[in-house]
Amino acid sequence: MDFVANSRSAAYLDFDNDGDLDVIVNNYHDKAQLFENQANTLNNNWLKIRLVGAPEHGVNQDAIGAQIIVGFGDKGYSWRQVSGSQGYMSVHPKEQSIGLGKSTQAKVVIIWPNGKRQGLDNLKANQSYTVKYEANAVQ
Ligand SMILES: [Ca+2]
Repeated sequence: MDFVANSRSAAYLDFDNDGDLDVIVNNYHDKAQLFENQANTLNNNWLKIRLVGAPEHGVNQDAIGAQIIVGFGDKGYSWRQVSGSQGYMSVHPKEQSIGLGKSTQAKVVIIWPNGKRQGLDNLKANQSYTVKYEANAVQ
């Protein structure tokens, strides 16, 4: 990347909704710049997961603090934690993007901030999922 600037923050998000994370950089007294990730040409698979908490069960609405563990066959697993912000002056989307490589489905375990767990099996790749806290999630 040939990029020289006086920048203050960066955020990653899937700006063009093709499954890979792009980056927006905020420059000091200048326009923000978008860097489009071209990884979609690799034809790898992905999942997006947005969690919705239940304050009445001790889980904040944005599920900040929740952990998401995604297993994809014998290829391994990925881990994400939902955060309110990261770094200096940056806020990333609460939706979590997870690369799956060539796997076409995944198994997901969510550990909610109150410690309870919720599992989802056989999620199809290249989809966005919204997962709401289930009152019967297990300890
Ligand atoms: Ca993208």
